[in-house]
Amino acid sequence: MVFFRSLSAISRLRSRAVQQSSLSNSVRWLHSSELDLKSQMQEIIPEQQDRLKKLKSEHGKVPLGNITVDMVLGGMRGMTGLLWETSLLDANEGIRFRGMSIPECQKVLPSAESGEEPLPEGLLWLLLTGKVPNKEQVCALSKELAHRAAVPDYVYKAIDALPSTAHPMTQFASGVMALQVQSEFQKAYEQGDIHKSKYWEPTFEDALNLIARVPVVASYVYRRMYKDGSIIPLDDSLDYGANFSHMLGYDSPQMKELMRLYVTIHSDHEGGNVSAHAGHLVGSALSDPYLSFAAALNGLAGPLHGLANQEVLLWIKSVVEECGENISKEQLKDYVWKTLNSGKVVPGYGHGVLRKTDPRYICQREFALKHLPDDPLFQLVSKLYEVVPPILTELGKVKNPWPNVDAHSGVLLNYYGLTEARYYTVLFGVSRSLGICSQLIWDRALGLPLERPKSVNMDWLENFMRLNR
Ligand code: NMX
Ligand code: MLT
Repeated sequence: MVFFRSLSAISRLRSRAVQQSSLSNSVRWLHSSELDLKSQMQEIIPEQQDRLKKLKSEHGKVPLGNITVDMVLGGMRGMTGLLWETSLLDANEGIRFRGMSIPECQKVLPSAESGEEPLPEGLLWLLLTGKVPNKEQVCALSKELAHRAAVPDYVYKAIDALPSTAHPMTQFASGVMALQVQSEFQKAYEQGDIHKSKYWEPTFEDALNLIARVPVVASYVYRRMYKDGSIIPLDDSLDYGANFSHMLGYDSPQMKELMRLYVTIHSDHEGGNVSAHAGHLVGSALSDPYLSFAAALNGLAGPLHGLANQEVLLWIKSVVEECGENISKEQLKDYVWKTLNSGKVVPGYGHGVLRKTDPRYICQREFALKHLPDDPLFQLVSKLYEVVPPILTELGKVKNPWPNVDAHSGVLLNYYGLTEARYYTVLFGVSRSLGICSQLIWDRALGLPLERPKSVNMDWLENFMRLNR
């Protein structure tokens, strides 16, 4: 009986979500052009196209560095090979979104009435336009995203076709693939009457729809796996981060603040990280944003990339299980060595580019110091910050012994009751839609070509050495 009641509630909520879709594309026309993100982009795209043309014609043949054998064999580390406009990573300073560091974003991006952390919509506006939005612009974008958030019923059915034990990232990526059925880009391309100079427009529609819909799909996966499948509908009076928290089932003001910060800081990390690069690569074949973002999610699901946030909390919990919450630094050192000696990495530490503590770790630490200073798991994370870097340095091969973003996020979520570590990478994925989709719009606006680097085999390398030494 309970089962049937909840099933009919689900279908009611789903059909309500579907009805919303008729509203979605009309919202923009209610705004003045200053409040309308697409009009703002329309204005700036021609000047950026000219900038790119000039770079190509005036400096196209200037070398940017040497490619070494180490780079080819070592995962292209340090090889500059991509254009990525939305953010830039400095090995020592960390990420800058359109030139702005995380503390700067926290200062200048609009926050919620009752909060202090930046609203992700503000960051999205910044990523897309390079300009800091005002409160009204952010509010208009919040509303636009809420109106675009309708998810068709077949998306839920596609997820339901998987066992509820399937990894949350598998369910989430499947949901994103099912969303692709509504791709505006694919429709326009198939109809055959769109000039390539206009590709960015249906890409913009897809990107905004996708960003709006992924929290709904992600929440469905969460509620299906951990909360008996009862859906909490979107509340269009809330901002993007607060709504996501609300749909997951977490309504405390602090959790909403955490979600705003979380989505903002995980959104983008320049173009070479596995998820961004995968999204950009697939998009370069003119695959639409859904196909491209699903590819990105599949890269994010790897333990050396986004899955590390899951691994960190599971590892911390295994420490507590074995040694208790009040573990001494000596015991902690032994545990770290035990992990290393069993041939595993210490999750949450190290980075492919960063060579200092990740500023995304620092701002989460500041959040914890402010809101949960006495939490035992936060104190354990703080102890690890003292214990792990000297050990990784002692190993002699680790290029960056400092913590990355994933070393901290789990204990914050866990504190507010979101304890299911296997789900954490989905939160990262929702957030990454902002950065990857923003750049996909720019990829099409700038007319960037198919990505196709040259590969070689070992014979080729050995011959090259014989001929050139
Ligand atoms: N624990 C143990 N060994 C490590 C660690 C670590 N945290 N970090 C690097 N190493 C090892 C690495 O496995 C490699 O060993 P080997 O030569 O035997 O293969 C050696 O140190 C040199 O690696 P690096 O050049 O320092 O790092 P690389 O750029 O290859 O990899 C990561 C970067 C992030 C994959 C690596 O630091 C790592 O595996 N960290 C733990 C997993 C993690 O936290 N990933 C999340 C990254 C952030 N994100 O969200 O994506
Ligand atoms: C990311 O946020 O994508 C990670 O820190 C990995 C990276 O930048 O390579």
